[in-house]
Amino acid sequence: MRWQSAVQPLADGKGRMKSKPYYITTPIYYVNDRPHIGHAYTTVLADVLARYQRLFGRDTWFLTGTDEHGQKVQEAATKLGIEPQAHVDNTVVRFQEAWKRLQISNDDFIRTTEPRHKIIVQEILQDLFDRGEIYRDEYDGWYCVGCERFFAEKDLADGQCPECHRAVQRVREANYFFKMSKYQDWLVEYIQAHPEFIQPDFRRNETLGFLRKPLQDLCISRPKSRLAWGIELPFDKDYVTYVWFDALVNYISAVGYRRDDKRFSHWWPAIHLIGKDILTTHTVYWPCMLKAMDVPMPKTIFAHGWWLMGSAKMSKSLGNVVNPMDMMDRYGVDSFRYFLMAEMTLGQDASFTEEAFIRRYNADLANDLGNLLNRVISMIGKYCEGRLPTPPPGIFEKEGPAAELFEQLKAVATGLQADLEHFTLSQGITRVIEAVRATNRFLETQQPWAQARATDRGPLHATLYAASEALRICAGLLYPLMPTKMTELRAALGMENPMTVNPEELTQPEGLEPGRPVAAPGALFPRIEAPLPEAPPAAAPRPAKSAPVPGTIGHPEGIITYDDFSKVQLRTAKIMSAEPIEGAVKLLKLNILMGDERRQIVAGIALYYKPDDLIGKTVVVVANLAPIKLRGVESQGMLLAASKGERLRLVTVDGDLSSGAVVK
Ligand code: ME8
Repeated sequence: MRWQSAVQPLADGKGRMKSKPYYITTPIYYVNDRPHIGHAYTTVLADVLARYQRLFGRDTWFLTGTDEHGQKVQEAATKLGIEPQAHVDNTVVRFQEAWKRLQISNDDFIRTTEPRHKIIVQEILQDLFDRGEIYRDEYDGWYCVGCERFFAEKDLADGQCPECHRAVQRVREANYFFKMSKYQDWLVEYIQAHPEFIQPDFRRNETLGFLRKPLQDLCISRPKSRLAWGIELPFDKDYVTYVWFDALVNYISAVGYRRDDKRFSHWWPAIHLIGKDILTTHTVYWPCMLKAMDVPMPKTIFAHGWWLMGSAKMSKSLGNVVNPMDMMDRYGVDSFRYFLMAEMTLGQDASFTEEAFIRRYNADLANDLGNLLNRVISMIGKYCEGRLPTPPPGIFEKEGPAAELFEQLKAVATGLQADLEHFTLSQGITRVIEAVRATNRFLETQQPWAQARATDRGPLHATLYAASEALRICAGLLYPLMPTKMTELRAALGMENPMTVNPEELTQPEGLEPGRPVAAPGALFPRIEAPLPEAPPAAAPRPAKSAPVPGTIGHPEGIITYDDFSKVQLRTAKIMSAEPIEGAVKLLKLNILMGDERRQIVAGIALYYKPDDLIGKTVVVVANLAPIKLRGVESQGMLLAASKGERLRLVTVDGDLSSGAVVK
């Protein structure tokens, strides 16, 4: 069977089938920010979709980048006392490094401060100005610095920004305007006639709802007297370009617009992945801009949902922004990528909790996939001397359990491809995991351990070879999500080129070479036994910054087992006295009573507690920590404390409990 629906095969004129190129973009992120789980999500999603298309043999281009102009950048640079360019050069690295760590396979990274982008923005502006699409007028209205957008009085929400609900500023000044209003009727018709243009459906309806009100012309300039950090208007050097008019152009400036027509028409139109926060700019401003430039519309603008922290919005002010680096450090890159893709139904919001992560990891990766690999490899080790058995001829063609299993796998591969076209990625992932479960069931019904007792080795070899084949195909299908782990899995099955997955091998049997040695059993996805508590901030400073906990053998980096955790003895203790330490502003010397044992502890809490306020408190102490000297004073243990931002609070017990109690 060949791939059908998704690749949209086209004849190339010589009778061969050729797929249409695939160009996918992420929003370009504000360079000022630190990459968080939201940015990581869109970028991993684009990466996974791009990797799937490449895997299926489609010519693919994947663009991401950073949005580097605007008021917020200028303000941040002024605060730091450096030039805005120096500031963005410093901060862009955070994104570039995060994407490298996350194994993002972007083909290009565009920065809006690059000359290749700025010149195109200026040429577009000049052209639109010359053709009367841009005019000068007096502006009087409200401006949100956070969103970098103007709002009419009627659009404000209780006097605040309707998008982010922050305070807005009154602005009155001469500016340049793009005649966006004239495209309103055309845009409504276009959206209605092209159901694939804005997805999911409910976002299309949201845009159509927005377009029921009269569309205003778009203010596309900022006077330099107020904001100098931007692309200068080519027809008025006292102004810079409005940051959104500049940023959206990245999608075409990066692929040769106005410079290389062949290249541009090869890739354009794009699929834009965005979060639901930037729907209006992408589904209203951008299409009108393109229409005025006479450029074809993007193929699809897909707005995904929001990652919530539990049930709350993620925000800096709530202090609940998840740093993707922390998650990768704890659980490994591949499982983090897998979780992001499998847990969010594309388009809907999803809740991010560590418990949800552990639940999904254990269910899909440890119990189903990891366990299947381990079973198969162990049995090949036990019954076939560690080498892939040669199956009896024709087991995948003749009716029988192996052929049946293989039919299911083929259906999964085809279904997954359709899911990619329809943006139902999590459904596609579920199909693969279902196939893994079906293979586990296949082993249960075939009972290779019983087959191994028969003199005829045929049925045993058929079972183990078919299960290995199922693993090969499932690992190939999951490769775009977990490139490293799936390479390891395929290598464990003795594949010579485990990193090269080609589309044919995913629908054809006998991709594994009998006789090749398989790896020794080991845990690819070791079970995570218990949710990890948030890493507690040490109240007593450590002698030096501790090195990251090395991964336990067989566990993702940073994961510890119950046994590891049970080595730590936590006990309650009562603080009997507390006093400052000369020359150490942050430290206090405490005398504690733990049961009937007295100890001295040095704790880094002087900035948060006065000595007198501590006396009599029951605290939690790490009791079996080797003593160390801090500023020459011996510390025999460590207090637990919780800290967030500027605040630090000691961990205490809820209610009366005598000192020396074991904390577990
Ligand atoms: O808006 N859940 O940049 P930005 C899921 N520079 N995705 C989230 C998220 C969350 N909680 N928070 C953010 C800008 N995102 C402009 C874009 S494009 C021409 C200019 C993701 O740094 C999501 O993709 O604020 C969202 O659209 C994007 O980050 C916004 O990134």
